[in-house]
Amino acid sequence: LGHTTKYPLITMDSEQKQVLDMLQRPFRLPTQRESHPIVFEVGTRVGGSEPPPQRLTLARSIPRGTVFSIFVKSHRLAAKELCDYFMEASSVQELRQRVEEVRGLVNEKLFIFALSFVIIRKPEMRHLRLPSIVEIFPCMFVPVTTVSEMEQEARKSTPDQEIVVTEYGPEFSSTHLKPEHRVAYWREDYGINSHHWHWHLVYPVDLGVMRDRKGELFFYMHQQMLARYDMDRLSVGLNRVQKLSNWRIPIPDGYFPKLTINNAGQTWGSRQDNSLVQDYRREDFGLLPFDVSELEQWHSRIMDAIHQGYLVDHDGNQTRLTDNVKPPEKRGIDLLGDTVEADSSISLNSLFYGDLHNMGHVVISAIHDPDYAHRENLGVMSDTATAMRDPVFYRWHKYIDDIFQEYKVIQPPYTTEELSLSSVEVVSVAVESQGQKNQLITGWSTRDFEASRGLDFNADKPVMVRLTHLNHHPFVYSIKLQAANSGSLPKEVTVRIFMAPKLNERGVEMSFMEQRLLWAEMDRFTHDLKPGLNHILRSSTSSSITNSNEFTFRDLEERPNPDNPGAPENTLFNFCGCGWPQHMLLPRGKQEGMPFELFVMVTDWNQDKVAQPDGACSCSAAASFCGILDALYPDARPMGFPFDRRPMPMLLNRPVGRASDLTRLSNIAMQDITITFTNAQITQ
Ligand code: CUO
Repeated sequence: LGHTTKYPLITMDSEQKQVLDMLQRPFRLPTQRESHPIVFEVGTRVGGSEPPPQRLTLARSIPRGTVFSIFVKSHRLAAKELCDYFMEASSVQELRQRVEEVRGLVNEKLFIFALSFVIIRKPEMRHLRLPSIVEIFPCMFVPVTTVSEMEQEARKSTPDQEIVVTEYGPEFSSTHLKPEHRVAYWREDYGINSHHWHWHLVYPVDLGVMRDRKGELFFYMHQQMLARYDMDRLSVGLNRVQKLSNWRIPIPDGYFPKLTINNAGQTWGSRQDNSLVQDYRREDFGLLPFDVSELEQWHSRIMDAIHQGYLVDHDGNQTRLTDNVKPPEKRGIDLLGDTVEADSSISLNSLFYGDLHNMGHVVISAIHDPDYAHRENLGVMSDTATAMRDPVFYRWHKYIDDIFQEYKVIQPPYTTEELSLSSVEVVSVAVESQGQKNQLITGWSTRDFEASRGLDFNADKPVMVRLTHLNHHPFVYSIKLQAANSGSLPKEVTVRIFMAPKLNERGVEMSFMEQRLLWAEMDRFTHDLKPGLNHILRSSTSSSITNSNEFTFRDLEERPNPDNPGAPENTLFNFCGCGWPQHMLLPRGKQEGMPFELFVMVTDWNQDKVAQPDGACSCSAAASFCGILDALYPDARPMGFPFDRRPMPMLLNRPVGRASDLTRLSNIAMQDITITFTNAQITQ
């Protein structure tokens, strides 16, 4: 949103490249040459009495080859220790030395998390892009059978073969016997899992990073993922997700991830169908014994706060919960997001409101072995790169979202004044793709990743994995605005585009309130308004929620820099690496065509804009879901506006008003579109 700065071209120097290279093959143990001499050199310079690795007691307490979970407090503190150690390096050379000395000594996932954290934030490194997490940890994205297939293919390969390619998908990890399998393509998509990993990396908890409206974005980004999941569930004939609200009855859907945690073939814990959540009694994560009833207690305290209208801080002071505030006072949703997410320094009172969201992840991921009697690893719900593969993730997050919605529906409804912009009329809205109007097409595509960058196949050639994923033909929004010729015209407007299914599970058009949580943001951008007719053409590939692409190691090494042929081009900030995958911008739709509605709203940018601090960067890619590095969230309206609250009843044709009732306001228009799933290959 807003204006995007063009970044200077900065090439990677050899020290920087060596740091990036250390993201490769995290399971490999360092050679003698790589580790020892540097330890003492750096230790002396830092000024501590011990060599640095001895300082890293928390970071070294997590064994290699085991689960590292940022949902666990002790692991977050370990991550903080290691991130601080890397951040304190005074030059890229010193960073490289520190990274080299630590590599092989600490847990692999922790190491990659901390190194990625530092590459994003260290001034000397932050212009570099991160390679895809799929290439760093292929075993978190493809099952162990595919990994062994890759090993066999690599062994069988002939000397003249240049690369080895193994395919994964489109069958994914279960069978059609289970209805939930119909959306396995969505849950196991490499892009959404990679986005989720990246999002928690850029909005970390307890790592000393203060991000503007973090709690609110925790609510909004996860709510939007649920809306999108539900759109795809409706596409394949499943009902919308049911929240996991009753802990005392078994969870019907099991999950068997078939992924490995390390290169020794150890698997993640799995969950049988109809498992019951149990009190947590494991000792392997430094957590105290923990009862399910504590989750219930925290939930009830948070609900009390919402209904009473205030949270109580550590000193017993009341902090009012309302979204009608002026910055710097925090919105209620922001305070609630921070309080619900985790036991952290930014929770208003973690002793009282607890660690609800994070401990839910932990308790669910320990459901199969809550006391560690079987020495089984935690399940995939414990890791941000894998949690979205499990159907229970959505049930859990629906429960969390329900808390936020409880708060949102008691906020004052939006008034006509807040919603309208009478000097602008949205005359028409359409999408165009492949010469067709308002007809969008989805299908399958594949994407190759170099698995041998992450795992060692003992091969002298690249070993690739070819992943199947949903995709669509790109499209263009064509929006016509009529602006008044009068003097009160805004100079610039914000265009907000949402999409939702038109019909519910029963094939019936939805009321405003039923459809409210299904509206998925598609794009949000600014437009310089001129008097009279404005015709906006906006490509789907420019969406403010998406990230242009996952970068592979090879992309980073081979893309030429025009100013310096032969050098890798790295002109964008890593923050732009966070974002919803472009190939998942559209829901699947149905083979016979599925009706969706587009909702376009235009607001005055002068009221929406946020004064950014001097020198703030404005990489606008995926800003809707990921914010902007070192800058304020670029939209003053509450996230999800205008669907985060109800509109004034008089704006809807009661008793069951629809979103289309809002089109009586000139600055809002809707358009029916159809999404057809072709089950064919889409090549771009
Ligand atoms: Cu992203 Cu629960 O917050 O996974």
